[in-house]
Amino acid sequence: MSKRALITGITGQDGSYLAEHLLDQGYQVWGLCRGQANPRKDRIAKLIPELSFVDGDLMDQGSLVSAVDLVQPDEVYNLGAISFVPMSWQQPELVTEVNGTGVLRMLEAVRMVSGLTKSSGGGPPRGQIRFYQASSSEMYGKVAESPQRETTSFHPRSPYGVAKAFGHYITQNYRESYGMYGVSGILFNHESPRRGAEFVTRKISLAVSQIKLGLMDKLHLGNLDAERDWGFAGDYVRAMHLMLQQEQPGDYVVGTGAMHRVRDAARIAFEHIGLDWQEHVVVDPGLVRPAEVETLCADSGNARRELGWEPEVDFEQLMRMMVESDLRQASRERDYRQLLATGSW
Ligand code: NAP
Ligand code: G4F
Repeated sequence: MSKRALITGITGQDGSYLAEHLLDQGYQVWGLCRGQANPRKDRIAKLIPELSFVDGDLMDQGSLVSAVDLVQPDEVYNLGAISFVPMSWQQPELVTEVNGTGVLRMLEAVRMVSGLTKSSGGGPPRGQIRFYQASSSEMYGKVAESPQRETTSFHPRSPYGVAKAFGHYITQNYRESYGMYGVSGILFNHESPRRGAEFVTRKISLAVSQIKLGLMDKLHLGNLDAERDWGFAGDYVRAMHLMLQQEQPGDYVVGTGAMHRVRDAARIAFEHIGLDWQEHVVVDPGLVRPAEVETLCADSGNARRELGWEPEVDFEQLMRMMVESDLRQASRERDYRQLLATGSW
């Protein structure tokens, strides 16, 4: 019989790639969706027609118990979160509720439906449901060492990072307290043409496509010197799945090991359309964060050795892929507008 997976955050970037990957592996996949008439649900339902949906919200314990009970999943992937870091200074309590306490609620739902009570200690993992938590390199914050690995201590620099650290530790605690098969993937930044427009790589690729078509001229960015280890989301969802297929549960760092600055992302994207980024990028101090994570770089040695995971797309390929995708979309929209304006169907 095929395995069943429940994904929270199904309408997000990673949810869509993970769902496609699991469907390819022969899974039945349910996405947890919140809200009344969520427009992002319609979009993902069109993109992946094989998906099933179940209602639920990480703010609502009862809805999560009902969802897990209804789906009876073999694997739960908890990807749901408010994932834009600056939002966590604007609404710290909400972000803590969703990204921190929301993890606890999801773990409780899994524990209750699995009938798990306290662990007698040691032994193989118990319960039928395996749980994946979307932890983040943002937990490393002001980094204690470079590159960062599973044993590097956390020093989060945003309410987002603090909430993610809670989610990380509570997942570890349910593993130790109840013997649950619960793991966290400490994923470094990963991007794609499906990335939200608020994140810097997509902000750049969207702007570049608009500039190419003469629809805008200047792109406003914040800290150009921030360094990130950027990879392709399609590669990273393979690591999530692999983590739940191991005999023993464990946490893994996932990243490429290559670091680039924000200014490199801009340079590559503008070069791809034959323009000089310095003529179009404007630094806006208002976009600089109250406490910045200056540098992040992954040591994914454990994931490579133990999971057999390797990324396939490098940073240059990633930026070019995103620019190409946004250019295609922007050109289609421009052509459509021209057709409407001229009436020449
Ligand atoms: P994303 O595109 O922003 O998607 C976030 C998802 O969370 C959306 O589907 C959103 O659903 C859902 N969500 C928000 N609030 C919710 C709530 N109260 N209850 C249930 N679902 C809720 O994020 P992503 O890039 O796919 O990232 C997936 C996960 O990995 C997140 O937990 C993120 O923090 C973490 N992460 C991401 C990266 C990265 O570089 N992408 C790196 C490390 C960790 P709606 O449509 O209803 O808003
Ligand atoms: O693209 P970003 O907004 O991603 P950030 O803050 O690193 O967070 C992403 O990765 C985390 C993993 O490390 C995830 F947990 C999180 O959910 C999210 O997916 O910003 C990247 C860097 C930052 O240093 C920021 O200050 O780019 C810098 N930056 C410079 N100008 C900008 C801008 N970021 C944004 N969003 N917009 C700018 O104009």
